Amino acid sequence: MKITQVEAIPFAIPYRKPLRFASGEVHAAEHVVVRVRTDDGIVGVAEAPPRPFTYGETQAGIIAVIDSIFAPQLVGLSLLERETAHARLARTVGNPTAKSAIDMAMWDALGRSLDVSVTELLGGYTDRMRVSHMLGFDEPAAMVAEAEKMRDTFGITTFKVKVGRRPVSLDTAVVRALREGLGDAVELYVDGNRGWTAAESARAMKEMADLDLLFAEELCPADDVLGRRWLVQQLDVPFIADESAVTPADVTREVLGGSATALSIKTARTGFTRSQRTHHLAEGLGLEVVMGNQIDGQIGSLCTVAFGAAYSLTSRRAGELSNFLDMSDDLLAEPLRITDGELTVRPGAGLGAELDPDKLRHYRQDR
Ligand code: MUC
Ligand code: MG
Repeated sequence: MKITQVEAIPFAIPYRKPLRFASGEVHAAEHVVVRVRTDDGIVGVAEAPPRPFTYGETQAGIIAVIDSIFAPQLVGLSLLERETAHARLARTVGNPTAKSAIDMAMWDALGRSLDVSVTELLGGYTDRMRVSHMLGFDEPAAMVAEAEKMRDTFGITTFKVKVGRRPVSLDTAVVRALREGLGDAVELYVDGNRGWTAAESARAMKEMADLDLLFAEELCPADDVLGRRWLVQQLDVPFIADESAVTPADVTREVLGGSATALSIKTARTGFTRSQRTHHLAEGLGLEVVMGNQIDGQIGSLCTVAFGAAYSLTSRRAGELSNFLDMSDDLLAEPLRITDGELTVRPGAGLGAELDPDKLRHYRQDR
């Protein structure tokens, strides 16, 4: 079970339709496949999605930090020395998706070595999650049409609506159109990616008070400490910390400071090891949890469902597992399928993410 190699392979797959939100937009999945190889011939795999507008990482930076710092720190360690691996990676500041992809590829390799699925290794609570679909900025009619298509084609009935534009009525009109178009049977929540001020957020939430929202996420910056606390105290729905609460210490600070009352866990930025820590913390603090999406491809979505299905708290709410549907292609030999509004974990060892060698050859950018 000794690690012999950590590979970082850049690839690019265009989106059929770009995803737009308050902090940026994504036109292509320019991600990094991370593979961890062991001395007994096991290969674990995961994917790192660079999100410069959220964490400052780039595709080239992820490859550089893995090749020059992380790989040499890990080669020679056993897959079972996860805390040692974690401590070595933690010596380097930042780089959350690079660290997370390595961590998840190690868990995948461990599952394959033991012939156990990652979900079972982590907690084994269930084998599936309900799916929430994220709707990026567009005209109200187009966003309603996309939600209807997701409901009718995949059975999805939970939608996260991107907000944070100015004037706020641009977004409140969309949420109203969705509620009117889709009726009371669907769950709706909003994510501002820090686009509004606290006062704009409060106004928008008042305007949407009759729309039965499930949550509000990261409507204004956590750095506006007093404004955000003022906002969160007046809301009657849980306020999700997403990009403001990556580490367990961030979660503690945001929640005890009164600036968040729920948590988005994204395996793309906390892997499985750190996601376990934030999950346990959320359980102890009594927080609602949503499994979030870092605009992941199919490998990343498989990681999210593998973790989310492992625990009661993370599988209670619909998880954001459908962004890969907007990609023009992907790398898995057997594509993920959402049916009846649910995504299941792959049975068998590890994550069950077998890559299609022809597709990897076609989309990789390093040869
Ligand atoms: C989300 O939940 O915010 C958009 C930006 C980002 O960092 O993640 C996505 C989705
Ligand atoms: Mg978010």
